[in-house]
Amino acid sequence: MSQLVGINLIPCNGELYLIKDFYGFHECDLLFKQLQSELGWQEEAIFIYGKRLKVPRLMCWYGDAEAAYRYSGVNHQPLPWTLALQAVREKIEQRCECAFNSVLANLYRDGQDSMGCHADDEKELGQNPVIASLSLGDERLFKLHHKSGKEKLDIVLGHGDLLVMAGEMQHHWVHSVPKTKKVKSPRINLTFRKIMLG
Ligand SMILES: O=C(O)CCC(=O)C(=O)O
Ligand SMILES: [Mn+2]
Repeated sequence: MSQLVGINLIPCNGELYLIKDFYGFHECDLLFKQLQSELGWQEEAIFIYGKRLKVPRLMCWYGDAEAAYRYSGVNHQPLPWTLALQAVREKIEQRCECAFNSVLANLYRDGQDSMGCHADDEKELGQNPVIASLSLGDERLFKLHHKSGKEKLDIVLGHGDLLVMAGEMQHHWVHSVPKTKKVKSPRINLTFRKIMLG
C-alpha cells in the first residue's frame, strides 16, 4: 500500500500513513457543514459495571445494509449511504485501492469531547484491517502508543487530512483523541472500514 499513500510513520508492527490535505480547504468547509447538518448524529451510551455512561462525542454509522457492526458494546445497524458520504468513500477507495462497506462518523463538539485509548481490533474487521480516517474541522491530537513497547507517536489531524491504518497495527498499537482545553470548535472524523460478512 505504501507507494499509494506515502511513507510509513510507525517504526514497527503495522502501517500508518498520513495524507495531508486530501481534501482542499474550501471543499472541506462545504463537506463539514453538509455532514454536520445532514447526518443522524446520536449520543450513545455504554454500560460499565451496570452504570450508564454517555459516550463523550456524537456518533453515527452508515454503510451497506448487511454491514452490521458492534462498537463500544453497542450493535450498530448502518444507515444507508448519503450522497456526500458515498462520494467521500469513492475518493478514498480510489486512493487506497481498497473497498470499504461502512463508515463510523464521530462528531467532537468541542475539546471536551474525546475518544479513549483503543484498537480497532473487533473480529468483524478481519485480521489486519485497512481503516481510512478523514478529519474535518478543528485540529485534534491523535495519540498512539505501542501496547508492549515504549514507542509513542502524536499526530495533529487537521481539516482535510486522511490517515490510513493498515497491516498488523491494530494488534500492537492503541490510539486515542484526548480531551483538550485548547480546542473550542467542532471536528468531524469519518473512519471507513470493511466489515467482513458472514
Ligand atoms: O477521531 C479520530 O481521529 C479517531 C476515531 C477512531 O479512532 C475510531 O473511530 O475508531
Ligand atoms: Mn479507532
